[in-house]
Amino acid sequence: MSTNIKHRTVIMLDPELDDLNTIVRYLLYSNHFHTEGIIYSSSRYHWRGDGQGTRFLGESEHSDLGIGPITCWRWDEDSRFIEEAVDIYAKVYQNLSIHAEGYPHPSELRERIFNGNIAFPGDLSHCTQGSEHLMRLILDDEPGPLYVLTGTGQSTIGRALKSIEERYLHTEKWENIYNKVSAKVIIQSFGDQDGIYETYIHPNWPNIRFRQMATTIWGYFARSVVQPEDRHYLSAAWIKENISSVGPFGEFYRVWGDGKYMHKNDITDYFGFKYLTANQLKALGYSLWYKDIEEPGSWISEGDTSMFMNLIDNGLEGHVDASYGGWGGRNGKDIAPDGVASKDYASARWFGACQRDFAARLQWTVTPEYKQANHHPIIELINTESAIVAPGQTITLKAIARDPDGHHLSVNWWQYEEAGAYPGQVELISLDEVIEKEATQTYPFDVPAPNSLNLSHLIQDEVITACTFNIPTDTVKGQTIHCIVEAIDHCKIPLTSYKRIVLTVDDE
Ligand SMILES: [Ca+2]
Ligand SMILES: [Ca+2]
Repeated sequence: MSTNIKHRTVIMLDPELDDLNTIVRYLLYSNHFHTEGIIYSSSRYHWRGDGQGTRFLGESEHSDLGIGPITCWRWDEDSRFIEEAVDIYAKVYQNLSIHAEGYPHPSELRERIFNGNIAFPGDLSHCTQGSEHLMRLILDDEPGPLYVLTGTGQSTIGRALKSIEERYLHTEKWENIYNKVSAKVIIQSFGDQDGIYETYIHPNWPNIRFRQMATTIWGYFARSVVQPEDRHYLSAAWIKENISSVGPFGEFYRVWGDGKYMHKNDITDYFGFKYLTANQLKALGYSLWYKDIEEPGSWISEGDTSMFMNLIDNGLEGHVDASYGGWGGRNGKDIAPDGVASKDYASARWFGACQRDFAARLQWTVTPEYKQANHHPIIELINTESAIVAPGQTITLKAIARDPDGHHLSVNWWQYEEAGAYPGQVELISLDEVIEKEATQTYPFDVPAPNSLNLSHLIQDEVITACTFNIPTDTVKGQTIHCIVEAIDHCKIPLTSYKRIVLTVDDE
């Protein structure tokens, strides 16, 4: 997997047990990001209080449960799960660096951990280390977007923007600053967990791009949307073999019945218990908001993971636009194999590939020899990543696929129908394996039964794979067709790499 594109990121978390799982996965992909900040922030589910015993009179999860006013909610003073995760990263950094380039030195990450606005939910009244750091990043002159990823509330972001407003609003610099900030900041958020986007950010900074990244597949309710063929990736057996038994990150990762908890006396967190029934948990005072008791060792949640998954440089280019889609889902509905269109399928369709990728990276953390672990197939496009096509035209797209470990590859070509503006299916009319790189001669491959959505073949060495698409005659100027080529290696934990080619229709 190449890491040509490294997006600048600031990631914000609260001490929910699934944020702990999210930061584990994020750190395993930290070679794909320029991580500029990892910031604790409050939400309506977690806030630390001001340390002075002030009772919070507003609403949050506690008031939903009929509790309060209280001085803090589900946030212990000594909560340091981000630092703990980075300490583990430091232990496995050498191994990770053997398997992929670009992992940041642990000290770089450590020095970028800050407390943001954590005292109360949705509280913009005070500047914090986190909000000041974010403000500096927003105002700096580094090129490109700054992705502000939040799996918690948005008060730290709101405070940073408010500080910029207070400093520049009535100055001659305001117009430039306002335009710069609006063009630079992209917020990718799981929900709006304290209402600050709605009440402050959007009204005052309407041109800042906001991408809603809430999904079900990454959360506590993943079992309700997982595809049947991926269900085992949530099971105790698979998680134990591939995740929780693999090195210090695996041990840190939260699973059902692991005996751990994030906060003392948290009545909503009973996931660490095993062999207790719902009634027994209720008798202990727990609020059972998740309906079932799952198998010990199985998946709990990684609720906020979707906020960064489209920034991973896996070839899907999901960051380009919220309509593109990728491992973090898509701002739109995808059509599942049962014919039902849903936003859930737009994220769940990738889950198997994501879990296998996670498992392979965890293997990297415990494997000091490059040859002892699996690595991603490499796909290079021979055509450009975009092309202009005309109605009725046939176009052959080509890519070189190979595997750094010498694995055989299954190469699939398909149309990501929902991501394109053309509302129909494009016929894939042939698939070739081109032995000579110069493409002087082509050898027809044993093409599976024609299927307008997917053609695939098995390749055994570095070859050109070429797929011919028949552009429908009813396409019109400006419509787009998204073509995906993916390569999956043949080994115990297969890895998938992609490239996307966007065809744009012109009328001639
Ligand atoms: Ca969270
Ligand atoms: Ca491989």
